[in-house]
Amino acid sequence: SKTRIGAERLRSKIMSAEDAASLIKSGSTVGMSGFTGSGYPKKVPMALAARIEAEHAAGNPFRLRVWTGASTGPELDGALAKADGIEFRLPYNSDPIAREKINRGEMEYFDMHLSQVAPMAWQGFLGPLDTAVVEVSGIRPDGTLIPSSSIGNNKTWLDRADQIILEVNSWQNPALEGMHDIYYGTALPPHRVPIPLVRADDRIGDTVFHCDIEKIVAIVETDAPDRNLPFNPPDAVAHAIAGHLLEFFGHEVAKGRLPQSLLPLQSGVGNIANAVLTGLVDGPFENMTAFTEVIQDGMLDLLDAGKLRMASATAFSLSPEAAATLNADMGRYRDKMILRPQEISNHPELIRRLGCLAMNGLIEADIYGNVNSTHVMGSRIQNGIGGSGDFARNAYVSIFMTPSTAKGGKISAIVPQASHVDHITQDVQVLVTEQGLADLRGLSPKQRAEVIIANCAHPDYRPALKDYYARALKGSYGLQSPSLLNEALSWHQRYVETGTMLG
Ligand code: 0RQ
Repeated sequence: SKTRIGAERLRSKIMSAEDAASLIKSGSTVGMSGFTGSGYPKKVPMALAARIEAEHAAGNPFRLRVWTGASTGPELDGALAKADGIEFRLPYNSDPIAREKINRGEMEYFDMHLSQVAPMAWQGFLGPLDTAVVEVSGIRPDGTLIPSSSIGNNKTWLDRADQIILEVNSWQNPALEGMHDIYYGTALPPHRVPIPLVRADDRIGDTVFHCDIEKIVAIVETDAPDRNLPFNPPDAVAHAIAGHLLEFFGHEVAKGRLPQSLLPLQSGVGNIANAVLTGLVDGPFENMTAFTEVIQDGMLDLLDAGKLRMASATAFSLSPEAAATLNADMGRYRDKMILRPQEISNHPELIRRLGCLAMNGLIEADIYGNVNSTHVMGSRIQNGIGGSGDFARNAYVSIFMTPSTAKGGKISAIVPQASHVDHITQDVQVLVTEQGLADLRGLSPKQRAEVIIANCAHPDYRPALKDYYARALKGSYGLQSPSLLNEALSWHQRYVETGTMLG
């Protein structure tokens, strides 16, 4: 509806998604909004995909370089990948069609730390940005932009792009206005200064985006919903992992190493992360805060229960039911939530200062505590490192959690050597599976191996890990991190050849 476009002089830019898409050239770089399933443009990418398919059918090459905040939705990554329209993608993807293209070698993918995207764009390391396509929930009479349900890299795309296409989405709740905190104080070295945020609920910026309205070439109106995915109810494995973790937090409070309100929580996405948050609803910790990347269902439950005082993130990542609850009652939640640019939500300086408790998922960990978050069998990308590295390196306690097996028990999540490493052992302080928790703080590699095998490995794989480790202690070239080089990745090779790691 036109009421979302308060700036009279911009109304002449309203056009169809097809006309807007025609302003984007083949070979150009497009910076899109979107972070998990929220706040991504829905109409222009679909129109662009249709145009690309038509060009390809006519024998004309047409591919783009696509930058976003993180993952998006099927109308963006899915549609563009299906049309074979993406030549290069950064910084995160979880779309199954795009994943398949990447793993077939048909799309280049630069999987990067989410906090580094905006700074690297400013530093000129990523090349020029031709077009920004950004969803907003409104345009104010003064031409400033009311952000949508995610912030991601939108500030940077609006500042850096040569031309701007806006999608004004009237599906987004008008009460979002005022919830955002857009920090404009970043600068390049040698002019960079400390970021003045010392508590998770500090507000340090503006509630709106500023942009040069001369650069706005198109405005497309939509009322399409965000992609909200259902959560599976936590299963026994997720409950067991959550139980071990809550016990650990209780122990740390009893030892005086954590306050009763804990420290700002960071929680990854997925069912296990959500089960941990749900577990905290019934736990003894009060007055908690979250300084994290995404606000998922469990965070709303914690807010409802009065256990969580506030949550700071860059995006919503909710189930359809939770999104409906939030939308119906935005006024009540609004003051307890802050959405920030991902450069700020994931900033190493802030994570270190606040002392976040980082909780992330993994694909596999090795007996020394190196973690692979991204590559199956060392070569197939699953999603990407996302924000896990930003938080793991700088957290007060860096926790990784996973079921002890994958693919119905055919894969052990604890292996002799990780087939790819995203988080080095120094960035992994606690490892949790349904089997138990390994507290690795202050332990040497050999001490880590003992506790990881004993506490985290699945009983089906524990004897083989013990056997490998015992032989490595005898046959290794050095004994700091004992290893049998010709055997360390043999479990993966066996899986590739036979479909199971079990010998
Ligand atoms: O694949 O669905 O095809 O069966 O990986 O695994 O067990 O459902 O767990 O949803 O928590 O994802 C690490 C991928 C875990 C995620 C990862 C397969 C498994 C399944 C998903 P299928 P689960 P989760 C901030 C933090 C990096 C980004 C990050 C992730 C699929 O947590 O992407 O941390 N993390 N961001 O079968 C083969 C193994 C496997 C395996 C799991 N060892 N071998 N396949 N899978 N382990 C949030 C953001 O950045 C937005």
